[in-house]
Amino acid sequence: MLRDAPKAIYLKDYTPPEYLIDKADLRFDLQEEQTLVFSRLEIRRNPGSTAAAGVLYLHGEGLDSRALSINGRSLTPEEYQVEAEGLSISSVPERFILESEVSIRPQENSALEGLYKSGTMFCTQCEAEGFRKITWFIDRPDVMTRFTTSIVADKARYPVLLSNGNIQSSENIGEGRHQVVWNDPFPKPSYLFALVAGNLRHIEDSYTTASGREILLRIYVEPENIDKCDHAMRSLKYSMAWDEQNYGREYDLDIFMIVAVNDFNMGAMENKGLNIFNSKFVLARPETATDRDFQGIEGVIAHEYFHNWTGNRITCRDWFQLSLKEGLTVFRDQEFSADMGSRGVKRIEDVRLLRAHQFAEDSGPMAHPVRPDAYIEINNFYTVTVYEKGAEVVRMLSLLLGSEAYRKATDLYFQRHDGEAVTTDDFVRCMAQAGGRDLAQFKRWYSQAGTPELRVSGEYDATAGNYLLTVEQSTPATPGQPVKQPLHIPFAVGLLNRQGRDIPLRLEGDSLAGATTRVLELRESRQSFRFLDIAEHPIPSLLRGFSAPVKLIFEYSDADLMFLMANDSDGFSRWDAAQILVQRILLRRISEPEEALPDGLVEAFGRALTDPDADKALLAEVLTLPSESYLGDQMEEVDVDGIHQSREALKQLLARELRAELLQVYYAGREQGGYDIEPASIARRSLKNICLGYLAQLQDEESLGLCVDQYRQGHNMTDVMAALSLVADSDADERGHLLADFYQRWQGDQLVLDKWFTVQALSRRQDTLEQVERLTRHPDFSITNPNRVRSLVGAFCSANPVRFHQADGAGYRFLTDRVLELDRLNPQVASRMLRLMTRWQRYDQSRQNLMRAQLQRVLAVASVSRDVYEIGSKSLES
Ligand code: 7MF
Ligand code: ZN
Repeated sequence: MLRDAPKAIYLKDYTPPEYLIDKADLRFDLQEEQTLVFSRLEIRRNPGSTAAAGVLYLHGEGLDSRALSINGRSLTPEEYQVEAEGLSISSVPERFILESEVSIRPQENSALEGLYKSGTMFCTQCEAEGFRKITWFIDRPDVMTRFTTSIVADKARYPVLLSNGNIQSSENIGEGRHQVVWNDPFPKPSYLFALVAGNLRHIEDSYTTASGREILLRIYVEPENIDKCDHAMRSLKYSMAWDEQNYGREYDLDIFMIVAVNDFNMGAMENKGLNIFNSKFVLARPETATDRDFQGIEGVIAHEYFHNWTGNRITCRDWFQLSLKEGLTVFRDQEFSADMGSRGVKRIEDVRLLRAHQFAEDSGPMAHPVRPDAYIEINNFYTVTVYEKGAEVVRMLSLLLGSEAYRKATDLYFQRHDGEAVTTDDFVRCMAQAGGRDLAQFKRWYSQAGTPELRVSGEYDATAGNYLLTVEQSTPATPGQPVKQPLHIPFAVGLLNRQGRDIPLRLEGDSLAGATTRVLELRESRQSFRFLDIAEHPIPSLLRGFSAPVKLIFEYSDADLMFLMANDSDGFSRWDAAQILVQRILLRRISEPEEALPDGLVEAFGRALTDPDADKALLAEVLTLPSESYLGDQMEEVDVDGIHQSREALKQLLARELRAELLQVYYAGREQGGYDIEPASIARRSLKNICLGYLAQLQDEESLGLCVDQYRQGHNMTDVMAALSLVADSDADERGHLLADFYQRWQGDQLVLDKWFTVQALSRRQDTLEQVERLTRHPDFSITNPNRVRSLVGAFCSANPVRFHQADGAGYRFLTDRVLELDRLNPQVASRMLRLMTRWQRYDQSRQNLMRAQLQRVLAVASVSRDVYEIGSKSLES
């Protein structure tokens, strides 16, 4: 290694802040070359600090310091010391005013952290540690401050000037400049600070809270997007109502603003009263956005809005507690989306994501607990483990407590900790107290990494008429955690009789009888449960609703799975049985490509397709085959090509066998009459397009014709993209024409153009890598726009495994080139891209060598960022 290894930060080293900042008055003078930031901070020693008094440390990075004073007296150079990541001032009083002036360059900020420019607009992103790139501050979440922000800028270029809180004044100050002052009455950590300046238009609405307060709602966008905000506004109002009804939480300021920004590292940000969004999660019209986009917007708007209570009013003590706000808020947004659309399908989507990404993370070199105990760069810990597994942990708590006690527990949490910066332990304490439960063992879910495995077996005793279910739990070792303790796991089970009906359950030694689903509580490595009064050998339905984020191992026969697929009363379990069966078939057919399908499977799919009462949304999920990367995770060693061929062949086989039924459902599902985004319409389109996908697998003229027709009808972006991606997979003559047509039509719309890049990156054609490399030189490709990078590079490397992992390693070289190029501009995005190569140990020796060589190439660069260093080195270490 050419550089000093960056140092890790440890949870065990946490100490309270030595100083607190009660009040911050900021003034931003936005100029074309630079921005001047004037700051006046009211600082006092923290009575809770145990450290020796006198030395104040302020974070600050890349600040050009112009002035620094305490209580009005300028500091002499001997009185302070500027270090790489901050400033130390020796011998400060118990309580004082610190004033400073710095100059920063938002125009040159390509990392998109701190204050930066996106197009002509100024905006900020401060979570987790971006505020220190704006001004000197104690930039940690347990320092909560009341902010006043004054913004001065040219009025013609930047007519709209926004910050957190309520507006205090707005005036012209001469020379074409104006000044707006914002005041946020709620103390908040610096990571929730926000500022926006630009030529923006807005739509406006209002919401009356349950207690009768009227809130002004505004969504700000660039002028050309003003016709794409209605769905976001509707989603916001639904979110506000949902949080009142389900958690008793009202909004607290007079105004709530959302701003859509084109250059944004992540999805969105919950800054107090001024949420800033990646425009992808705001802008939508039927012609430009797919059903998935509409649902994504609804979910992200809800997520950011919900943070106002779970994140802002109650925040995190330190960044190890990130899941305190993220896990809880994801659980809340998942439940909101379940209530807005199809609950069953939402659960399937969430579980699919968890299994595909979180299980993979949890078994790889970056495995970490929901509450990590160490990090090098906190930006690398905004992970699926912290977010999605964190949400599962809260979901398990709500299941263990039951809905009534869970509500009491969240009420207690909000009441007890409002205005505080707390820990996941504080949260669990509220759950335990209000739920009257001992959760000491449950807390291991926060500290122990790895996906637990449940080995389950059942034994039927015909003479005694009972069924014994035995469950063994174990968690594989993860980096730094060789030994694992048993967890407290809610395990929902049911038993089906031979007619496929639920058997009322009676457990030995327990008076509660009659329920058809029981939540068993596992606490030991091995436990048995005896069900009484069972008249015939039952088929167990296990882990109903995915009651815990675990891997279930039970020796079902193919016939059992088909039985559960057809009969289980739990929709999730019906889907899961189908997935397990299909996964088995796909994996078996890698080595036995001619292996016949289990008897009755094709007929079962055929019946489901033609059943007029079928739940279309669920059926679409059942017909969606497990992804290639998920299938790879189920193998000892990933067979990239074998998986691809097996999956393609099964699709084709099913398409041949079920051609008539697929065509029937396809025609029946075509758009007739008006378009809407009601759940029933989304389900119809989704099933229809799944059918088209199977038909296209036949690669015959008729089905290709259907795709081309559907593209040309162009009813809505869902149907257009479904058709275009199928044509993009093919060698059809129309392929080039349609792609060119799409480009011509949507050249001016960044978000739609992202889809054009993605559809080409995901093509299964042989020449895809070549095409992707060509597209990186396209005039519309931009390495500085995160959405564009994700739409091309991210899509190719994460969702086109057979092309990314091509045997000569060209895919790995391509990714590495992009990572090194990006790292100089935007380390956060670079590090996210590099993650896509960290699971090299799962592949054959030749691919392992190729990937490792590229990871070493990254680490050999002396100037590599902390973000990329952490990912690269951890992946090579393990
Ligand atoms: C829904 O969590 C779910 C997750 C941090 C940035 C948004 O509100 C956030 C921010 C990252 C990764 C995922 C999400 C967010 C961030 C996100 C968004 C919507 N506090 Br990084
Ligand atoms: Zn969040």
